[in-house]
Amino acid sequence: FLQEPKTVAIVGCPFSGGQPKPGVDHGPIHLINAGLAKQLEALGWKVEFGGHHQFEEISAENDPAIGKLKNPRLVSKVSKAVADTVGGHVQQGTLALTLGGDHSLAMGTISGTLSKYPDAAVIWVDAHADINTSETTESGNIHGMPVSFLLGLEKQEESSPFAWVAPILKPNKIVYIGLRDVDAGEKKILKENGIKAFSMHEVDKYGIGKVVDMALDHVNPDRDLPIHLSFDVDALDPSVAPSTGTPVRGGLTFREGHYICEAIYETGLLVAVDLMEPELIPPYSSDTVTPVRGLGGGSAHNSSPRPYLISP
Ligand code: 5AB
Ligand code: MN
Ligand code: MN
Ligand code: MN
Repeated sequence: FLQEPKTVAIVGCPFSGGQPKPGVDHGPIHLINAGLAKQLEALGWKVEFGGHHQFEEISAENDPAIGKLKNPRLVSKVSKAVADTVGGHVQQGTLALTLGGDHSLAMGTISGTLSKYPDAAVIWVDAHADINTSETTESGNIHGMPVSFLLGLEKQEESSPFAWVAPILKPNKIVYIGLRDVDAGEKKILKENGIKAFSMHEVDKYGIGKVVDMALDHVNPDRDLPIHLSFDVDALDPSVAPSTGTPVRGGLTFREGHYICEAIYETGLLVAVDLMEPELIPPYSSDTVTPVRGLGGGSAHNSSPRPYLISP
């Protein structure tokens, strides 16, 4: 599904409106400053990156909660803009790599992918299921809800800011890997909709190789559908990825996280990737950690990217 020469478009989304903590809105900036674009070039990719998106501000006073949903207008506007951007890249046969930002953005990224490929398979790697509805959510944070919007689990009134989200993701076209912190209401939704999930329990039981094969067999049995990978860094164990807003013990190892990405890329079907919810890299002094080759420090690349506007 990707055009030659293989090209990746980085969609930097320093956005945190889907949850209350500051930090994730710096994730993409840190990743770029750590040399991500150069590393992708070193892997043989042509890289398109014109700067991080700057999103229209909607002040809190102008965005009161709707029911339990916090910052609904802001989150909606931002994810709509991201949907258009990602959709454009996927349309062109360019791998869309979205750097979050909080996971509410996936409402946009996946809508973008589905606008070109309505039957795309979604692989959601996360400690959390992010499938709360406005009824089941306890936090009101929309980063815990994007999957329910994409599935259309709730009818959106015409007046809802989320009326633009086409509810076209089918429950058998999404699969989870890494779950270990799922709310009671979410468990019920997963069960009622027959949604497949490989929790950390299954990763322990079968090993990551088998889990990825089984996940692909479920959403993409003939290995012929495009794949959207939505990777929340909190799927990784906090010893690997401590700097994220909602860390949960008992997560994926460094290798398991990498293996998932490698194995999915090897299918040749990948069209879009989200890398969501990273904050600082890493929060401890860099000389206490052995850097992976190519990671970190001293990159000359684009230290002050010029922001540009995407106007919704
Ligand atoms: B993340 C929780 N289920 O709804 C909620 O980090 C956590 O994008 C959501 O996976 C975590 O607030 C959302 C308790
Ligand atoms: Mn998430
Ligand atoms: Mn998560
Ligand atoms: Mn999180």
